[in-house]
Amino acid sequence: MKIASVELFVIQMPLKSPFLTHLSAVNNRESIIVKVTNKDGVTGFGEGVAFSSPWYTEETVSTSLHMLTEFLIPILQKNPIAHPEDLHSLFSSIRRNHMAKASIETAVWDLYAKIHSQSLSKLLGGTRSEIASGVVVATDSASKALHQIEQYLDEGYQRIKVKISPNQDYSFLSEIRHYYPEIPIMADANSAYTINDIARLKALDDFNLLMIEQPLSHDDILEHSLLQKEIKTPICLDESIVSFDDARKAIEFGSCKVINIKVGRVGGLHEAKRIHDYCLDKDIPVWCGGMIEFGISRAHNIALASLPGFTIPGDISASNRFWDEDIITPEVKVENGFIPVSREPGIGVEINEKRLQQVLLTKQSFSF
Ligand code: OSB
Ligand code: MG
Repeated sequence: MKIASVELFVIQMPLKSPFLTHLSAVNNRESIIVKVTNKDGVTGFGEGVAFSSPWYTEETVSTSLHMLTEFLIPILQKNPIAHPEDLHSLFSSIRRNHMAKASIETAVWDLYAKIHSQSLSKLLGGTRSEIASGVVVATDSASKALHQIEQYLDEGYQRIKVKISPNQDYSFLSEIRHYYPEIPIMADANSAYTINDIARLKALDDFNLLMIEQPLSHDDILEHSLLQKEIKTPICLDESIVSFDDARKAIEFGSCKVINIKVGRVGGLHEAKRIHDYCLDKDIPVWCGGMIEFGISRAHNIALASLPGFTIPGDISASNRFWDEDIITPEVKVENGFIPVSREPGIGVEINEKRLQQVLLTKQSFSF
């Protein structure tokens, strides 16, 4: 797989409406689109999912660019690879920086799949022809949340996730449950609580939530295991799981009953698949998380979520959940609550060049 060039496109697009968590408000999404081209002119695309500031993980768009230009692209320049999995050991000399690594690793997977005229889904071992779609409501009042839930249920989404924090939990969820007693609903706390909040979190057992995502610290595994013993609602870990070993330890300790897999957070598709395979073996359901991403990352997520262990609808929504117009064609659409899995080579979508140019901030090219 002789790579001839890597191009980095930094883009920025406003969200249709602000995405609010107790940690941050996202109004504008800045991202890095990575394009790799081989010597025959075949291209592969990846997307860096770090945010402009380090509120979700320690990475940012700027740190990702630094890692890509100073370390990761030079490694690729010096070391010919035969398979995308080769990047795992090559990049292991660089600590962490998982989103930067994943941005280029995913592009190489797309390229490899296209060279072999195979869909990325098939290459990864996907078994589904469509995936169930869920959506996130991230707003600051019950009335706005109810309004959005109504709209998303109309659009067919199969599972609703709401953001909670100590300022917005019991009465917020009771209001939602009052209007929607039966719908599949879950809550994501993005680490808003501590182990001293056990009583408060136990009270949320009243709402028959599918799960509670990341209630405690972003880097904790131990205290989640203590909390899970005290509450009925299954705990799902997001921020705490940045590697296969984290997933293995969390499952061994009983820190969670579900895992949210995000390709960027764990450093690429190879690590994501390892976590999936382990969870499948241990009967731990997984679902694919979201990062308010553009269509390239969405397409990678759809391929990943076609694997057999992804039994719960994830945060993979339509392009129009966040964007007036996405940077891919065709855009991701949800029909009757499902998104079809592409059978075309690679991720199965093309770049919408016109839209890319409209939202482009900077471009850098590296020839090998
Ligand atoms: O915690 O899952 C999260 C978005 C940005 C950062 C963290 C999270 C999220 C989401 C998913 O909740 C949003 C989406 O649908 O892309
Ligand atoms: Mg989360």
